[in-house]
Amino acid sequence: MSTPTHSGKKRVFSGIQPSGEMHLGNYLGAIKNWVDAQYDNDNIFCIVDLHAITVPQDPQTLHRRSRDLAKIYLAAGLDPSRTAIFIQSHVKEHAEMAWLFNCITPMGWANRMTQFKEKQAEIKERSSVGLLAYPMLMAADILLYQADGVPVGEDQRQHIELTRDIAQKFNHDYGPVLKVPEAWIRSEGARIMSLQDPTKKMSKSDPAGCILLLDPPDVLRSRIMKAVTDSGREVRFDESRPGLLNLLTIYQLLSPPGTTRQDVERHFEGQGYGALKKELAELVVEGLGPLQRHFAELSKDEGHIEDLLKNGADRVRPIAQQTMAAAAAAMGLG
Ligand code: ATP
Ligand code: LTN
Repeated sequence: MSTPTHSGKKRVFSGIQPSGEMHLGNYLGAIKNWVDAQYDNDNIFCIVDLHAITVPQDPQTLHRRSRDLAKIYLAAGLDPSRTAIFIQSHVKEHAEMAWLFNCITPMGWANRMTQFKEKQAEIKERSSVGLLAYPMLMAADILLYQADGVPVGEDQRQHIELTRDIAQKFNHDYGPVLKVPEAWIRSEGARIMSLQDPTKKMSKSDPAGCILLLDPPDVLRSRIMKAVTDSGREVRFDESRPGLLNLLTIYQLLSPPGTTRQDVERHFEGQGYGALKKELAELVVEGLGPLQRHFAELSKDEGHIEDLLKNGADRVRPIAQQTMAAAAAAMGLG
C-alpha cells in the first residue's frame, strides 16, 4: 500500500457493518462508487465488525457475514491488488484509538448524533454504551489512516463532520497529528429509499423495503413489481412522487455511465409505471447477475478469502500503528 506522498493519489477509507444482508442502497450509495473510482485513489475498505457489535449479534452469524461482505466487495469489482480489504477487529489500533477519542470528545457531541438517537429510541433500555461510542470508533477508523476522502451515503454526513471536529480538537489540544478528512458524497444515489415506504431510506433494519444484492431473480422481480408508488401516470423525476423518483433513480444508476435524467424520461415517454417497473426489474436482474455469479464462485474457496483478509490487514496495520504511536505520544501516554 503506497502512501499519498508516494503515489500522489488521495487516500480513501470507508467501511460497512457486517450486520445484515447487503442491499441495493449499500451498493448504489457506497460500494459501486468505490469500485468506479478505485483506480483514481489509494483505497482502504473495511468490514467494521466492531461497529456491528454495538447492537447484539449472534457470534457465528457475525463471523459468516464478515466473510460474506468481503466476498461482496470483491464480487462488486474491487481489485485486491489496488485496494486493501480487511476486517476492523484484525487491526487492534482501531479500538485503541477509539478509546483516546472517547476521552477527548465532549459528551454533548456524542449525544447530538441522530443515528444514535434513532437507534436508542428503537432499542431503548437494551442500548449499550458502545452505541454512544460508535462515532468515536468510526473517527478512529478514518483518522488512523490519515484518509483524505470518505465515500459514504448521505446518512453518514454527520458522522464525518464529527470525525473532522475530533481531528481538529486533537490537533488543537495536542499538536498536528491527524489529517482532517472530507466526506465524499455523490448527489445521485446517496439515498436510495425503501420500496415499501419511499419516505424512509432503504435499510437493513427494514428487510421488506430492501432489494438484497443476493436475492434470486424471481424475488428481485417481485419486489420491484410490488414497490409502492402513487397513482399518477407520467414517468418523470418528480420530488413530489418519492416512490417513482426512487425507482427512476435506481434505473438511472444501473444504466450505462453518462445516462441522464432526460435520457431516462425520454425512454419512458408515453409509457406508464408498469412499463418502468418491468424494465427496471430486468435491469436489476441483469445488473446484479455478474456480482451474484462472482459471489458464488468466491464461495467455493473460503481459504482464499481468509488469506486475502489477512493480507489486507497486514498491509494497512503499519499505517495504523504509526498514527497510533504519534497520537499516544502527543497525549503523553507510554
Ligand atoms: P442500516 O441499513 O441498518 O441503516 P446501513 O446499511 O446504513 O445500516 P452500513 O451497512 O454500515 O449501514 O452502510 C454502509 C454504506 O451504505 C454507508 O456508506 C451508507 O451511507 C450506505 N447506505 C446505507 N443505506 C443506504 C441507502 N438507503 N442509500 C444510499 N446509501 C446507503
Ligand atoms: N457508520 C458507517 C459504517 C462505518 C464507516 C466507517 C463508514 C464505520 N466506520 C468509516 C466510513 C468510514 C455506517 O453505518 N454506514
